[in-house]
Amino acid sequence: MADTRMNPEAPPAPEHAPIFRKDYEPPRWWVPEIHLDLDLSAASTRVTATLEVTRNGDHDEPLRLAGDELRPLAVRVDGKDAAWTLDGDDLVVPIEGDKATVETQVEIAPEKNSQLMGLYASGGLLCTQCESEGFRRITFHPDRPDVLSRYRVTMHADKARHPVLLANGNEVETGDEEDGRHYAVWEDPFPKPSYLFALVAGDLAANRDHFTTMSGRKVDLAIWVREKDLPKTAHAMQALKDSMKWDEEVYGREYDLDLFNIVAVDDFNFGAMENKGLNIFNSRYILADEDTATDGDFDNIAGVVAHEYFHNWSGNRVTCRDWFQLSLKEGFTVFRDQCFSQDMGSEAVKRIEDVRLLRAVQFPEDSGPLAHPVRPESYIEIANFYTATVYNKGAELIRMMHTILGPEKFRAGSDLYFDRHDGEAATCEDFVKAMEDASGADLSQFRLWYSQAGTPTVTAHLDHDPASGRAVLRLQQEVPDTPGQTDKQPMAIPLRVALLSEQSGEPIGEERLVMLGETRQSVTFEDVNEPPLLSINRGFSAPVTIKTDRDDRELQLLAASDPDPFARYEAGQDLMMRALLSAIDGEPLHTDAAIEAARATLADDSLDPAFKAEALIVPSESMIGERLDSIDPDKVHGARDALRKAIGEALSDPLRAAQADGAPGADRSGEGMGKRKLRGVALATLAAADPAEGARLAKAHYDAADNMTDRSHALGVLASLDAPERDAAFADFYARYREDSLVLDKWFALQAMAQREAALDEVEALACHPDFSMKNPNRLRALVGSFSANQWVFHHASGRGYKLLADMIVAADKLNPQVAARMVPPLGRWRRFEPGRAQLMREALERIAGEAGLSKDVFEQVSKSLT
Ligand code: B3K
Ligand code: ZN
Repeated sequence: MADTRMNPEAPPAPEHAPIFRKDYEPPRWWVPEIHLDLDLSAASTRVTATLEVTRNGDHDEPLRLAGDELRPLAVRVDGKDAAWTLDGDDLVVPIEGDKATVETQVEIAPEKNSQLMGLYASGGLLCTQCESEGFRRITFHPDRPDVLSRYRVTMHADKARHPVLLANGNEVETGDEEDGRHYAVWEDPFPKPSYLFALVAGDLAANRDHFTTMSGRKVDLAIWVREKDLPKTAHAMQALKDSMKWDEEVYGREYDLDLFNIVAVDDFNFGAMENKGLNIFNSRYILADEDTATDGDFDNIAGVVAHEYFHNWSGNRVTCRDWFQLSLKEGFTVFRDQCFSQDMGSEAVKRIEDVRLLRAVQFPEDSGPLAHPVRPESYIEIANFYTATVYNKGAELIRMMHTILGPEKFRAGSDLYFDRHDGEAATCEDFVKAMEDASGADLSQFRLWYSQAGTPTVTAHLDHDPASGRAVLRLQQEVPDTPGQTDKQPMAIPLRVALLSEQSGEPIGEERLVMLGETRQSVTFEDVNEPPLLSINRGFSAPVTIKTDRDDRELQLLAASDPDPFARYEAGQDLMMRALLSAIDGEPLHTDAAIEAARATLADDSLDPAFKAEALIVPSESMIGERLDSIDPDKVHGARDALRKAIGEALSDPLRAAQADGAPGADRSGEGMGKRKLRGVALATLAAADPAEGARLAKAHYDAADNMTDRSHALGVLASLDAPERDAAFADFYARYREDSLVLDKWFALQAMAQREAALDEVEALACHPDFSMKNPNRLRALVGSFSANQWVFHHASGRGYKLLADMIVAADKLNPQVAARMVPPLGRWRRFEPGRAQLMREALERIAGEAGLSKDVFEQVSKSLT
């Protein structure tokens, strides 16, 4: 039973009231200078904040400082006790003149901070996380991104327990104090918003290196970890240096401080945080060696290190005016890190991986109850808007501008943007305007991408008239309704299009950039004197769903010969998807075209092994589900299994050859990593065809592995097989890695992703395993995040999966609302499932909604999922 808070007629409780973008107003008070003095200990930390405040404009409003679970011990204005009041969580301080020195004192308990926002304890460390609104859990402050201050930070701590004291900027003073304590003073010369504040106190060792910038300045680099983890920091350090160089070469951006620190912590709500000069990372995005990290982990580390480093310009030097503008820094920075990884490795494979992620996570978001524009109009809890839409679709928007303008004009636009807004808090509009001003392009219609949610569908049909040598491409676009948005305007959709010869696969004429701006539009191609194949949305030039009437033969030709690697991959995926959808619809499974395309790909020596691996991966069950109006998870699973089996049987010889062709773990070249990826996919496909033989092969693959990539591929295959080899390998893995929490996360995740009848029982048992903990976000995600993404198992017809997830959300919400709220979306997809499951999913959501004392994070996700 939902309680009354879920009644849309009832006014929301004040803490659940939405905040609207249209209500933005500039701050009433500026805070140009801050001095923080922190007497640190895990049990109790006293924070004294001295804020220089100045009145902004002509008004007589008091100073209003945000707090969260804070109680003021003292409040002084210009040295005198102030007549302060509390309004909810806000501290309200009357001030007579136009400027004042305001001092507040509070006491906080880092070790009790299970939300991991503000100042908290992780292992023996004390560290901070302030984005978006964590600073107000440390001290009273306006805590909004358009208030920029210069910080001076004094930390006092026990010297034995916390020998290393770090904050933003540069260390300016250190010394010893009484009772075995010591102190350090740090100053950051760059004014910054409070969300970029950071400090760390702990017993840490550093991997030190340096980088010489393009103007010849030496920057000291340090990655701080526990001493025993130092050997695992080399890859992250190399990625940092590569990123610094790349940003100079590609964007002309030089690092600005003399010091760049990174600290790895085990308990962290997300990947990492770009605090000025002191990035704090989830240890899973720093620590790696061949024995404990997969090739995918290595790539993710480089990508996240680059992402956080790039924020120094796109986020820190130019920050966001308000949180509705989040994609200004996140979309742009994701685009930057994607391009960095494309340049460092295989451009085509990276693009395929990024599009797969977009389709797996962002497309469902865009078609569900939590759909929102890249620049949202309102939120209840901003932490819920760190989404694939803001990040990954946001990156696609920047990429589209790059495609429309071309690289030179785009670079001119980014230069103008950085010059114009350096040191400011800017908006998405400022970015687009800079692109327009520098290029002369008109992006007025393009701006709709920021305000209209939903994934557009483009229907394309090609007519060829051999007599006139003319081909006409007819395009039609549709932008679906999303919550709160109907009757949308047509978008500006950049489509890279080419026509290819059916005979040779060679392009007929040049590739064209078609700007689809109308609901219906035709494009004519001249001099088409042979039957053409349509290659459209090449490189995935727009984040849309393309529908074409190309037949199997045409797709097979494209899959074998399209010179654009993404389009080539896409044609193969389309073939598989088409076979799967018709089988789910009750037709016999037609596998021939998909198999022949896969065979041709495997045999093509010009393709790199990583591309072959991608091309062989059958669309995931959730991606298939996205294409259905009413998902029956058993049917989806059955069809996908049957296709994998058919491919495995038909291509057993080349797959065996690929599976046997390994590369030593030490070979981290593109070729070496590609071979490991391909042999993993080959193993999985062979096992689908013959489970008993697959178990034998996988166990041998596991036993012979000298690296985590091979080991985890083998374990991932064994996880879904009912064979004695399975238990033996999982027991071995556990015994070997039980002390390494990042690797143990894999042990949990691989079992939670298993596809077999008993998987649900196992997930329930793992939730009671002594190594399972809800307090560590990585462990929680490893089990619950992986499980709820395992469509067939999670959506068990009994509803047991939903019950388990709902129990986990309710329990996690009491500890860590942000992490709990991120677990809600799989239940929110209820409308897409067959009626029996839909009903059970809804009931699970209603049960959560009925819980007393729900956080606003979970409240927002659940209430939106129900309406
Ligand atoms: N900016 C941080 C994300 C903070 C999330 C706060 N809920 C990491 C990043 O995107 O780089
Ligand atoms: Zn970011």
